[in-house]
Amino acid sequence: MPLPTTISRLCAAATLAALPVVATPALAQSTTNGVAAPAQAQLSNDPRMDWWRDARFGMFIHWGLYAVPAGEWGDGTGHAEWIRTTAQIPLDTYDQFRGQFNPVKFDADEWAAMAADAGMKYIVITTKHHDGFALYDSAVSDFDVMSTPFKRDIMAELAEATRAQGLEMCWYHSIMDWHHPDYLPRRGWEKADRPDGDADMDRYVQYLFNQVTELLTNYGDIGVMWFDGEWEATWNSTYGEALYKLCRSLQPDVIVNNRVDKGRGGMAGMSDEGYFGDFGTPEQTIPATGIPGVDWETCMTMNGHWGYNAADKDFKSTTDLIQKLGDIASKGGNFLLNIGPKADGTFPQESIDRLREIGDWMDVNGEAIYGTSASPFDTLPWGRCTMKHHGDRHLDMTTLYLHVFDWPTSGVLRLDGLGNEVLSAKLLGDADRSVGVEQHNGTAFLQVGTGAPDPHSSVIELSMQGRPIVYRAPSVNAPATRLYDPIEVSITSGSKHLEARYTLDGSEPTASSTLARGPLTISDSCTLIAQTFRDGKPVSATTRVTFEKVSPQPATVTRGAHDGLRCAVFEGEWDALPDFTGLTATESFASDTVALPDTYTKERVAHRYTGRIRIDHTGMYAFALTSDDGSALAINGTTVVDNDGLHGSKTITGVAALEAGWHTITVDWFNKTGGAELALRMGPVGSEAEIVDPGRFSHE
Ligand code: H79
Repeated sequence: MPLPTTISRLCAAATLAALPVVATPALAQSTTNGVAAPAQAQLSNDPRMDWWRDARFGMFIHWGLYAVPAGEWGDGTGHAEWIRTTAQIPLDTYDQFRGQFNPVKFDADEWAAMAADAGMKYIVITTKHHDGFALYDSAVSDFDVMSTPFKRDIMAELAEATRAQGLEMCWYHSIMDWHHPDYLPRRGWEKADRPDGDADMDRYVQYLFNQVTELLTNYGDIGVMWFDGEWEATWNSTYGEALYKLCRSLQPDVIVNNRVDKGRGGMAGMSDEGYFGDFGTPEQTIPATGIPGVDWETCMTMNGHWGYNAADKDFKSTTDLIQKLGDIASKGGNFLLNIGPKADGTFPQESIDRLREIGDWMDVNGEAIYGTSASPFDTLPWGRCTMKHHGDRHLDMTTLYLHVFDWPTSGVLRLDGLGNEVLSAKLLGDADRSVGVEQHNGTAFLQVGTGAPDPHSSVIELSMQGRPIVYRAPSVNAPATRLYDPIEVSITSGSKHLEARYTLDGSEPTASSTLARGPLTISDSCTLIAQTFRDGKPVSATTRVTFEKVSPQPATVTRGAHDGLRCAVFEGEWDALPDFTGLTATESFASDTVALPDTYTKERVAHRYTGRIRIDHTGMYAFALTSDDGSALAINGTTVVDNDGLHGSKTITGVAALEAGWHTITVDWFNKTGGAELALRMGPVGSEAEIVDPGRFSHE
């Protein structure tokens, strides 16, 4: 793992099914088979969440002493809000940034206006980040803004300005604290300077609670308490529950994120059942599908850093940000987009420009974002969909907003699988441009004209009676799409009670195509096309999967003279697998298999395992490689699994067709810092992959 951590995460799955291919995602809300059915799981009925669910879009602000060095320390320019730890700055050196923190250009009204003009409905700002520095006047700490030349309570000013714009003020507050003497653990590198002494975590938690009490007492109504840094082993669920309850007792309506407790599953951000926290917090990532019944918010940087980094000019484009907002809303989530202000109190110009352009788009298209719920469709080839259902005793209507990212060159946009009659269609922002509609067998053809009206994302509004009726394409489940021996494939109708029909010759399914019933066997290259039928008519989009029959790689080597693999060890600090050619190994030994001892703690290290692997029967094999940090597997010199990069425990599976006999194998692995893990599993495609038996390896 890239960052120091005391969490040890064991590989969760003992065995892994080999590379399932599911061609249609299985999650969508309000999806029915022609009869309106309730969504599988409903969001809670808690009115406390209403404003937040309607808002969909907020501003994150990371600001603190770290804006002073602006990401630069010594030769490094890649630091940001983690600089105290990533540059290993001693505490008293870091404290000196206080003397330079004087953001004379800070204007709370300007910040709040930029958020409001961008269409954001709330602002979450770092009241204290991991460095422990408070941006407000804290009576329980001297390490706060009142100890800087600026001496103004930034949070008080921003809270007032934010509310004046009609936005909700929300606080980020770090649980992890690298400054408070009672917080444990110390960073590994600072132990000599800052021994644990009589540090007492309970006393730190009291301090944390005191600061949270200040923040929820002295600044009016707070929308969200956004905690972070909960992953350290010193934080536990008992503290988490108490902190959640403290927030709600001080402000019953406050919303608290899931990082208050220990339930978060890594950067994907969702919590397991039974943990405190009102919403999930995917970080720098957007879930592949919505999750019915779950509130969540993706937080993301505009460039590659949260705190201000003067060297980082790699900003996401406005188009990308607007499409991400549409993507997130189409999955029922919120988008919390980050700004890292400079030490003088202004926003980076690149951020200002993007906020303004997003605001222009929101002026026209905001109704396709605010108050919407997740798309009833699985995926749409040209963009995303959000919806509003207006239902009461007098009125039962649905509005679909089609966010078109890829405008059709033909001028006709195709929407497959819609069962409702479209009553009206129009383009947001251009009432004069008419949109004609033709519907045929579950497909709506929308005459939208040529030339995208909006360069980022154009929105078409469709209205219809009742809840949306969506005919989903069948899902195809196959162990792999490359085969040697015949494989079994199953096709499941997209909607209960409706039939799926398919072809294998590349033609479009018709009412006389084969009905999908039970698994079918694929033994040669082909393209499978499946579609959902109702009353003899195709009503859904098609699902297409191409299968390729491959010839196995010949076994060109023989058994090596020695058992096991040769493992060469290299030392160095890498963010990805190094180029091993030209590196000198510090040691080398015979290893039974591809694995690390349970007690392995070495950091800044890489391993290269080389040798041969025995295959007993010619066929297609799946290889699952689990590692923390990155790894890769090559067989006969060809990459089969690429699991590279800085990450926690992660498994990636690849397949290879191999002849019986001996093949060359290379497994590369590295660990920068933190947890270390490596395991290789294999099995014939379609069966369980298991830890590779040491007897299968040899080397020269
Ligand atoms: O404030 C910003 C970052 O400074 C902070 N969160 C955002 C909003 C942040 N701190 N650390 N990280 C982000 C990345 C940390 C990742 C990990 Fe983990 C912590 C890897 C291992 C421990 C996440 C939590 C994955 C497993 C547990």
